[in-house]
Amino acid sequence: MGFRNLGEGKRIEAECVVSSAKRGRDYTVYTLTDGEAEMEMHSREFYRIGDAYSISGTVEGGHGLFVLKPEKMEKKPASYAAVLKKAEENAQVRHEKFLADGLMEKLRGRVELAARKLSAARKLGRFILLKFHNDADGVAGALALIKVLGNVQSHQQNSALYRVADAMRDVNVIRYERSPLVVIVDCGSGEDSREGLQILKAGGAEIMLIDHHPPEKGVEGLCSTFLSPWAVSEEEEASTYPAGYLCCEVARACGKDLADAPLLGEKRERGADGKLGLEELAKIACAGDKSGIMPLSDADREKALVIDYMATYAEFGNRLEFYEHAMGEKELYSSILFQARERMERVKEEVGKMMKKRIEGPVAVYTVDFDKMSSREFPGKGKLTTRAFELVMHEGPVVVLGVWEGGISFRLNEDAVLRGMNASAVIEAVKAKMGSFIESGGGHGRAASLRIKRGYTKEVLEEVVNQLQASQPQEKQALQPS
Ligand SMILES: [Mn+2]
Repeated sequence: MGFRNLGEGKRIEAECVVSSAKRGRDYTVYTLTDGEAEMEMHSREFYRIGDAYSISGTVEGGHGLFVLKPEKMEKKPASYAAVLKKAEENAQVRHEKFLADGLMEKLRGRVELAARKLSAARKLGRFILLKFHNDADGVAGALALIKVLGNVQSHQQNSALYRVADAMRDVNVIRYERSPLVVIVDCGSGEDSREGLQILKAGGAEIMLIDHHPPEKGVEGLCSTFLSPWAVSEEEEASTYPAGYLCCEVARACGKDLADAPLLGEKRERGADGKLGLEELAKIACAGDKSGIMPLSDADREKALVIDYMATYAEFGNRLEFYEHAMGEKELYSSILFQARERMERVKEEVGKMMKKRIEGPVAVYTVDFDKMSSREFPGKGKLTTRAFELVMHEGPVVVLGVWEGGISFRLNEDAVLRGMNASAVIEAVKAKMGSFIESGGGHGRAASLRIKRGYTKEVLEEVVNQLQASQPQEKQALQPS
């Protein structure tokens, strides 16, 4: 006998969760949910949001405004999971045509599962920690999700990996929370993340991963929701569905409209062309990650550049409000855009001058030493490597290695992969040979990166170049008719 079909004087017995509390003049207005429906209760007692109770009482009031008059209310933590499960099953999901096609239909079940879980979490006032990658894709995704979730605790993650150190910090954040849900956007599934996720899970978190980085083996099994294009495709195209875009589809499945404004700071003048709606956020995510799954305008690319710039300089602890604020302040926005553009121009020029051809061919290999460049922070190393790659990507089969003290970033064009070159294979070979110099490394055939122990970058780079030399195609074989 739950909270459905109420009527004056009706007896109620239910297992429920206190999902919100509002202080009235001399009592508190509580909202209770049994996973199917909600009901109000006025009380002078203190009940904690998120606690589960076994409750009995009678319904008071009329004209559709029913209030529960409790007679017995007993704490019953064991009921929480059942109420949550019911709320997830009963959550409404909207069936929308996806903004992008391709493999998206295959992901629909996962998009809807994420939507159900987030809607139910919101309804139950569940504790959520939202982690997002420090770039336009990650920020756009988080901004899309808070339209559904409201003001949850959010942390920027300044790495694409989810390290053990991150897990330690997060476990500390969630340790007193009931049934905490950790949502990780645009990071955390790649190589060398599993150990961290394992600790996070052992620390009591339910994990929802929304990411498009090639996942490390075993990561999916640690998550209750694994929304990754790699779950339904083995092809490199999986990477072209940015996490921020996936979040926008989740928000739409939760019932948010394309043009819905963010929950934060509604009464503000916005920059460029108005509000950051879901479609706009999806495009910012695509522009930031250079994905071609949606048509993009110059304005989309500008916004992505501004967010990328801000996210590079944002310290850990900076929250989402910061981005929303800057995007809405015309002067701040154009000033950041100006700076970011100027920096990109300078970087392009510098990168061109610094590129060195290490191997002539058949697959040409270039290196760029970022430590010799004037800009150190923005753009980040991965994006710098992409810049360098763009300068030579049309010149036949090429590999570009961005190098700095402590890391190497790989970019290969399709021609290079067709000739048998493969970034993650090279990384595996290097790990096998000099594993003690490597902190972490992985990715996929065309884009990958290595983190190297301080002081060993030179040695590791030499080994990478040797491996690339050894995997050069044999011209003669290539010429033989098949
Ligand atoms: Mn991304």
